[in-house]
Amino acid sequence: MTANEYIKIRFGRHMDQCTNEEIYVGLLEYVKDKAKSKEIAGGKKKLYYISAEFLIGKLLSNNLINLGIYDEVKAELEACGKSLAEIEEIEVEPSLGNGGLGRLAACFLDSIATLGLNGDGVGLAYHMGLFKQVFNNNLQNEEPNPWMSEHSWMTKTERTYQVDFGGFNVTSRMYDIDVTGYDSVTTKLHLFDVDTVDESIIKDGINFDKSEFTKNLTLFLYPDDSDDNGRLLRVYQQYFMVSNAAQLILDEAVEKGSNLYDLADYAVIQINDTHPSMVIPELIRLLQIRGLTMDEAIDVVSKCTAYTNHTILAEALEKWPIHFMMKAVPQLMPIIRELHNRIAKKVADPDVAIIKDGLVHMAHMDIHYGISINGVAALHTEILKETELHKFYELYPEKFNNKTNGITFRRWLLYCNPELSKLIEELIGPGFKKDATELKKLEQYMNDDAVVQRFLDVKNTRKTVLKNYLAKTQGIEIDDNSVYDIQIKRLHEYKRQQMNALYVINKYFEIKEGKKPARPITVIFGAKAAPAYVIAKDIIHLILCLSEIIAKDPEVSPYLKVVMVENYNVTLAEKLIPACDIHEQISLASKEASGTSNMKFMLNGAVAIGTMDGANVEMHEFVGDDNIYIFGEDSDTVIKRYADASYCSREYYEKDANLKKCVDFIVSDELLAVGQKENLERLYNELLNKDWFMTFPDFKDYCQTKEKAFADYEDRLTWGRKMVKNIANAGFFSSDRTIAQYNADIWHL
Ligand code: GL7
Repeated sequence: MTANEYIKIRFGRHMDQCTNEEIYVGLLEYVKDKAKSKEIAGGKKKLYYISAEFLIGKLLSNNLINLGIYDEVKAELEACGKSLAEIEEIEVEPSLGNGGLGRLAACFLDSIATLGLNGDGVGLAYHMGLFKQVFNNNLQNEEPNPWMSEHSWMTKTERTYQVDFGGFNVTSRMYDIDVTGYDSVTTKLHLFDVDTVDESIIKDGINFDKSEFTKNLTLFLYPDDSDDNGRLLRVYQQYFMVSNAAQLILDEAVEKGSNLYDLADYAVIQINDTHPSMVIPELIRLLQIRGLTMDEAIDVVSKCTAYTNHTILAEALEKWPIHFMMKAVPQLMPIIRELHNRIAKKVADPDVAIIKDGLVHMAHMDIHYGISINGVAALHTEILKETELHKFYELYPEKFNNKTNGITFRRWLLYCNPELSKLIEELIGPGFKKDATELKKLEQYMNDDAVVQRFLDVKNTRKTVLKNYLAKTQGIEIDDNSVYDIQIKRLHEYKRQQMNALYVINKYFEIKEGKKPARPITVIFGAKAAPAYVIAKDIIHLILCLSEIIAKDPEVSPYLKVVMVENYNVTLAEKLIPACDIHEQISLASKEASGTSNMKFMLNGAVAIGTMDGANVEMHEFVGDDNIYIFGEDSDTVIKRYADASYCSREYYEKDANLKKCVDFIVSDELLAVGQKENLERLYNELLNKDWFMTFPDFKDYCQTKEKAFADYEDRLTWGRKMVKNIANAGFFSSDRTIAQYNADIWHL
């Protein structure tokens, strides 16, 4: 049945007589039907990818592409005078993630289904998502981001569980979202929720009564944890997620014939960061209820779980105070104590203990009682082994492994950049869609000027698409003849958006002094700051203030424009990435575990300016010095600086007059005229007295490297060759490769 026929039956009218809303609903149901027909019966062993975040993005086009009916449906719509792009606008993007970790989980689900593996995602259905970012007076404000509606990709299931907390219990319900593989099978993302959640308790932005746990349990992802009730709520959420997951896992295993002693033949659990770590004691608890002894239960569970570490930032390695655990999940504490005691008997070193100083170290539990621990890029895994988790590495060298992150090429090439896909297909055939390494064949065209010019033409087309999109959706005007320099990622000091802002100030002064760039520069930022992360919000404030000053300055504005897009999300990324010329991957070396936007940009023919950090290191290996702009201190130097506590930002400030001038501008009259004194002064003092992520030592090299990139950009054909080299070498960063490695080394499905 065609979409048209389906809609005719559904609404009793031909497509051209339907509203866009009706067509959207019709397509949603049509796609769900098609996806259902591709569900697999399921092999014996199943992967459960448990994650607090799944940043899935809009699904209509993604599903049409993966089901192989995109062109056909688009044509049907066009024949009725309808536009798929307009219908897509009706879909609300679920904000079920915060950044790369959540988007990675979504890319992984796509690859799991595409490779035909038996694996589902398990997470929570947060009613209001993370939050919606709104700018007022050059400041970030947060609002709820509702996305569930009567007609959505979520399907209510009959599966419900009871989840007991200290002092109360709730009844959960499972909702399913189909995950369509590309020309392959359909798997599931299971999102759990409770009926008692009450959206009306949200007041004044994203505030709500944090003590009403049955009403607030699944309201938001990462609720503010600056007070005790907020922290407790996070524990409740995590336990709610894993208790549901554990009950589901055991039920499905038993349904398939498991006697529970052989659970590892039926289930493997990937613990995505430490948020789902309580699945270990919870499974042990449930197995005991179902008749296993403690010894047996621990033995069984220890064969089933694997842990992925996504960061070396200490604050992200969760440690929960025992008194929280006693209050929220008292039933788990005896088990956690037992797990702790068994390790303590074998290894006296308190650094590897599960319980230490009244805190439960979630990652330690994952490593001791799991089959695998992996980092997410080669450098990151090395740093884990050598420094952060060195003592664990000595205990269990065989458990440590690397799985360099990847991205799905369906969303990040076929869907978001159809012009580039088409050109690639014309040059090397369609094979790259299933086997990303075939992109390598593009290298044969690097010296063919006519072909290189076509890549440049595609880029120009996408730059105009972005220009029109920003004008329409955000009221922002940009010049598509300028060079687009883009930094999009969570706002965090280690990612160093503040260094990019200092560069903008530097450029502003240069232009004022008469040194005009060869071509106008558009610096684009997109980032949400965690609501309680004060300095991150100050950095947003600085960027928005700079944007305003520069736009109002007739001397500077013809040459420089600063844009901060509002509410950066997957939908915006899909427009920004194909249009980008230069992408900023400027984290302090050793701090960015991997990065994944770097891979998306590379695939879309943008050239990176970056430090030797995360997956940049591997990108550099693939493309060589001439096709990526590397600058700054390396991770060894940085790690040493931290170790000997020798860094003093003020020394750099005093020594370098240019740097001083740029930093001082943060609290200049010009900026204070459009910004808030408190915020700007706080940021200024932070940089001057701390600069924990060492922007000053890298600043000069950063500016010079950027100048070099802008100069090279003017030799268009040479630049075009850099673009082709990047695209041709992006194949390794397909999440199909990453998932195949997880399966071969850890899951064995
Ligand atoms: C992150 C890392 O910061 C990022 O470098 C990595 O690419 C991503 C996926 O592995 O995981 N860790 C983390 O806590 N978030 C990330 O994006 C939010």
